[in-house]
Amino acid sequence: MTTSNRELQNWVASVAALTKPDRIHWCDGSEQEYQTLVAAMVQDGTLIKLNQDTHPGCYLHRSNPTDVARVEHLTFVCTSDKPSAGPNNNWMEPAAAHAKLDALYAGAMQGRTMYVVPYLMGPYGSPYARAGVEITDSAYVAVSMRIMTRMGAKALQHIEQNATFVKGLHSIGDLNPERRFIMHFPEELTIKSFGSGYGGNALLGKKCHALRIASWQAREEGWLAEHMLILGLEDPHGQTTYVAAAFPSACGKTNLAMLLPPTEFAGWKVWTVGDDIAWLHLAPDGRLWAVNPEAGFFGVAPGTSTKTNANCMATLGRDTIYTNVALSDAGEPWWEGIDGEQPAGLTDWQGRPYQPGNGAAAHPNSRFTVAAAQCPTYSPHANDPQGVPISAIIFGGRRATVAPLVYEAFDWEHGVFVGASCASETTAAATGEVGKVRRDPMAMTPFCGYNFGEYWAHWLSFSAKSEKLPRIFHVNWFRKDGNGRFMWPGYGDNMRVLKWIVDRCQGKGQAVTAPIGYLPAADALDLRGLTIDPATVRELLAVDAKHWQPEIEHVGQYFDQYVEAIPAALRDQVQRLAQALKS
Ligand code: OXD
Ligand code: MN
Repeated sequence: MTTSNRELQNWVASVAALTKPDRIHWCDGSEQEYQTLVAAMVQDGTLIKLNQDTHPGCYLHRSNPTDVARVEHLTFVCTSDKPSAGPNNNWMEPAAAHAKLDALYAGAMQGRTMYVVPYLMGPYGSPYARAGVEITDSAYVAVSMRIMTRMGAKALQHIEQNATFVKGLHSIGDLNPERRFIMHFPEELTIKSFGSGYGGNALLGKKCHALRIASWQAREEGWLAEHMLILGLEDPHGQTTYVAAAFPSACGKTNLAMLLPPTEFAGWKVWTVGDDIAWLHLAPDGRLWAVNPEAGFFGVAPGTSTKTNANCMATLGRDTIYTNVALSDAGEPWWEGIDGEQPAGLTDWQGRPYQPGNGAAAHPNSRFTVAAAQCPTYSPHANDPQGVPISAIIFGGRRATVAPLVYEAFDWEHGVFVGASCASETTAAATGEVGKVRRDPMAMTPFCGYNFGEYWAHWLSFSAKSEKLPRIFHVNWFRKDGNGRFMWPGYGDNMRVLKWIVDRCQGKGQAVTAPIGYLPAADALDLRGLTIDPATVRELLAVDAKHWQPEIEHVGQYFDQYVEAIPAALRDQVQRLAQALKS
């Protein structure tokens, strides 16, 4: 395979001249190609074949133990001027960044195959779909891109018809963390990634293209690229309300996207459109419509079970690539929180006989990579070229205190403030301390490809363009009591909160007004069948000025670092809330 697109041809030739691979393989995305690459990886030990009777088409990959998560401190946005990247990004001057990376790429693919991977983000035939080409020396990346994107000959055809594409160059190098960089050049629609084989650093269609580069393009073109799941909630009358929800990594987006309603919600159905990324466009009808640019799930395994996410477990029954989970002696994948007892004779994620003294058997950020089409609740509208109309946007985080179970913003401007003032406890999805509260506006701290101040201004600009924008909500499933126990059951029971959100979107759903927004009125949450102490519910919905005053002070200080980029409307919101909390 080759291409009639001269720019692509020249780029591939120049990369080959720099990296000096032994072979060049253009990926066509066929089943046969996938099976050939998988067989070769089984042969060389990159993949371990799992029990094919119980897990047909499933494999385990063990990554280098120093390469198990995103590396935010090594991720850069290289714009021609530093303020464009903003205080929310590491910045390097583009020429210096290219020189640094090109020195690392020189000869890096000697003895290896260079895979040219054309891919499309977004449904075929969608006006919102965008193309990219990833050049990589990792067969694991090539096969994962086939699961996560629309990859191969059809994507190449799209590039040949539409000309533009994002250029992503990836080499695993020698996996030395000292020589690891994930660089973005939004003005050049280019990504350069070196020294990591981990999904978020190496599958360039996902975080690098569909969030960092796309958020930049979205600002220029008037749309939004967001770290959001998309789900449809179909009521017993057959009416479906679509919501998009932003939560930081490893805070339950995949579980919420595949939620199984409690038995009391007979007749309700949940439809999964996406679990990680949403591209939102204002349509001529004035509503925001969302497409999921991805075609697969790259989800966190630990904690996933038939109790927490039965739809996900059903999705994972076949044709799944697991990374860094543990292995039972029956050749089955295993992780902390999966159904059943821990089997004897377990091999941990590093390939050692499991010993509790070595930590968890599965890495806390171990993952599955699987086609979205395998999900039993995958929406029949997930591939609609126009996407699905969004009625509610939900922001959230992992907060043991402060944030109530749910509240609704007063209006769009206030909702943008709610999103911009989000915070969450850090998780194992990124290298660094776990459990530390950090501000994570719109769950985009690691993913916004430009200055957050300008990003919020872009969000605010939508209110002048439409009166039919979604309502905005904030949720927190993670409140803890004085003994450190979760106060809300979460998982399927989150349907109770989603139902109130749907009610609000339909002009129903009783609310009371608090300084931070509208909260469910007493009895407005449908808690039928749930054993929960009414005092706990009251506490979950309480707004305690004692907690909120320091919170809002912290938000104000956080905004200060954006200096003149911070929109005045957000500063006004800080003032208003501080004042309201005093009275
Ligand atoms: C992810 C992440 O992999 O957010 O989706 O880290
Ligand atoms: Mn994510």
